[in-house]
Amino acid sequence: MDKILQEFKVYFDEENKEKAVTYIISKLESKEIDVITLYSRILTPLLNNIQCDLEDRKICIWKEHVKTGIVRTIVECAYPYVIEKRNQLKNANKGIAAVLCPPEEYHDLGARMAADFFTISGYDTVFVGSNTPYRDFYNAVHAIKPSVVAISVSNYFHLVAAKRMVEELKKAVGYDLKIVVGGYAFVGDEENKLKQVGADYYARTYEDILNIGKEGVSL
Ligand code: B12
Repeated sequence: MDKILQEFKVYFDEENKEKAVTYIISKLESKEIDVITLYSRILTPLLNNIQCDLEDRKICIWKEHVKTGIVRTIVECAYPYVIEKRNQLKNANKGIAAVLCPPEEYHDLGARMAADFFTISGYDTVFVGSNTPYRDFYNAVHAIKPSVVAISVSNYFHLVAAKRMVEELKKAVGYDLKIVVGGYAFVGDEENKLKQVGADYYARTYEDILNIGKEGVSL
């Protein structure tokens, strides 16, 4: 795994999309890595630790866009391996999971990877994506009746919008819907932020998602 991380990091830092995507797909195909390890131990830490040199500062955001573009291509190309993993693990079917970000939250790659974790865990997953408007979403929930709504928040300032979403969703829904939150905005003070937002669970990893609904698990 470390060797794959080191080799991939070279292409990622050079922003060489062709080599980065081809390299990772070849590793998935040869089964040297699986999607869960790829997302958790390679793509997530590389994105969350993006550094920008001082000389480079004016183009830092540009570089973040290019790098997230490379990762997004990899994640979309990895979908057949997500399905393969789900079929291999044979987790019990757990109903529908809707995965989204609150209004104004445009960081959606964490949500996108989490959506694949839900799929592997046995959910029929609907990836709603970034910047989800409140009302549209409540209407959709009534129509699709998910067993889980997963809200991803990256920017700390969007925790307020997430809280509103949780409150309104709980009022609007008349069945046992589980609301799970996650994302970088919770990191550091997960328990308190979970309480503030009022959701049922905080989750980060594939294993956390597998544990949703099990007795005694609320963080
Ligand atoms: C890439 C990135 C961007 C990209 C986003 C591309 C995209 N479409 O997603 C771009 C360049 C567009 C961007 C823009 C901005 N960004 Co930005 N961005 C980042 C960066 C570097 C990485 C985020 C990321 O994709 N991580 C990778 C994902 C996979 O990791 P993850 O979210 O942790 O998700 C994993 C788990 O947590 C879990 N998970 C995630 N969500 C959920 C939900 C549930 C329910 C579950 C179960 C699991 C789960 O699954 C994932 C798989 O492992 C972070 C730095 C950081 N440390 O987070 C800053 C960061 C999030 N950005 C930040 C800022 C400020 C901005 C901008 C405001 C910058 C600007 N001035 O324009 C804009 C705002 C955009 C907006 N309105 O939302 C700040 C937020 C600070 C804060 N206040 O909290 C950060 C923290 C950078 C920093 N240190 O200052 N950004």
